[in-house]
Amino acid sequence: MTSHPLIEQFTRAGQAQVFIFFNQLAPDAQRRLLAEAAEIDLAEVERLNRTLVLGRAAAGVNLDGLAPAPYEPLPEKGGRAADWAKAHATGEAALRAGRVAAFTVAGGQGTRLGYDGPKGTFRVTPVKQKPLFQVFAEKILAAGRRYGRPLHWFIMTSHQNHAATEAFLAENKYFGLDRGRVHCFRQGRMPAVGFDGKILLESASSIALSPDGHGGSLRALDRSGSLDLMQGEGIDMLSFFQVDNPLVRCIDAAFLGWHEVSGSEMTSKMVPKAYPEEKVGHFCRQDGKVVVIEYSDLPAATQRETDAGGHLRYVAGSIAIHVLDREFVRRVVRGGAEAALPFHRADKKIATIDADGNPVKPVKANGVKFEMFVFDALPFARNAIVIETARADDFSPVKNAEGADSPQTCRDDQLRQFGRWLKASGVSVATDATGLPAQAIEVSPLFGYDEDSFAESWGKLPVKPEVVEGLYLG
Ligand code: UD2
Repeated sequence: MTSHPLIEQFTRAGQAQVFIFFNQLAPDAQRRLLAEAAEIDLAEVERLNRTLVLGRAAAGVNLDGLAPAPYEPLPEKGGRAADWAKAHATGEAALRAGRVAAFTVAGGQGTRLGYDGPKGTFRVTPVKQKPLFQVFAEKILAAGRRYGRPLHWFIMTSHQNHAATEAFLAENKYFGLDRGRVHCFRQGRMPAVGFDGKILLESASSIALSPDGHGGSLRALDRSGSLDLMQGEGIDMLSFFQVDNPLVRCIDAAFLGWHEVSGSEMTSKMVPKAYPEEKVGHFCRQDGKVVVIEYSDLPAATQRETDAGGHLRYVAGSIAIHVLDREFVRRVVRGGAEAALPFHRADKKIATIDADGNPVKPVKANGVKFEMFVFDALPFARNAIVIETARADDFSPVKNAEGADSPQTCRDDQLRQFGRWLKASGVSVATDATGLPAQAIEVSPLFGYDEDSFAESWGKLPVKPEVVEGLYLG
């Protein structure tokens, strides 16, 4: 076989199969394969094989000493109104000082939705059919206008959707944002391995690589220079949210304020679970730290446990909305073993090739993918806190083509929100018992992105429109 330092390294690591077809490849294909191989940290793969793949018994999630995490309830749920007001004012001051940036993780594949394309380009709003990216862009634009400081927006993409994401944003002129403040960067990739720990090939000239999970966002923020850019701009807080949730308050002054007032390095929003086995992470406490335990790792009996009053004990569901300190991210990324995010194992069907180089489409899981989760940074954060949010104002993701968390449920939740805002401003809106308006209406985030900003814009309208089918307030 041709000699090359990388090939030698892979051979020494017991991964020579990656280059088994190397000599038969054209020079271009050889270069591509070497470039992919160079992305792989062999020591990391060796460690993951040892801990997660070959030593499977050691891979179970540690549930020792687990208790529900405390959280700051909303004022209407018993929280202290004065503390919420202080948090709100503190967050507004940070926004006016230009210390905040928005951050969307948009590297996922959208497989469950059955949509081919970057998920952020998926159209979700009830009247204008705006894509997810437009909804976020307009919310970020609106916040910048409100606080007199345009915000930077960081978007993490994957190798697969990076070019399409950038092209889409450019074609749409960044939906009104200053293009110099929109920063797309790619997340890292991890190789998939067989159950024997051998790195799998996708074809003779390419490795089976896949995104390293939303937890890879911390490394990617550093590697892409985003942390340095933030530092240069005087930004020290990142408002983190997922690309699939158009209801999210991308910029929420009270949330940012709680983070600041508590001296927290990572702050998270919770919603009370809709039902005991809802498929969200659970905020827990363990060894004095906040941790998130995925629903799949928490025994069903624990998920259903109730206290003396009959209330769910593990009630705090994680909806993947966080505030992260810039320097905390840097510490986690560069801090070495003590603060490194763990990888999780996912057994998957991985398209690969056989010993003769013929494609294999497996019918059952044939290997392992490795992913990091951003919430695993929580235990490393100083003073991590969890605050409550109203589901109806922050969370309605589009994940599945049908049923729960689908385009239909998300559209309905947007309609309910617009209906509530109109009603709060004294407009009569016909709704069903769930608050779902009978007519399609839509409010642009530039008109109102919460009840207060909506009421302000509504109050200023010289002529109030009749609420009719297709009303669009832009
Ligand atoms: C996630 C959480 C779950 C709950 C739920 C709320 C995990 C493991 N679970 O579930 O607890 O909070 O969200 O909606 O996180 N992404 C990337 N790169 C990747 C993988 C994902 O950018 O390599 C993004 C993806 O584009 C999406 C988000 O992360 O915006 C969530 O990914 P998911 O749909 O796989 O997470 P899900 O629904 O299993």
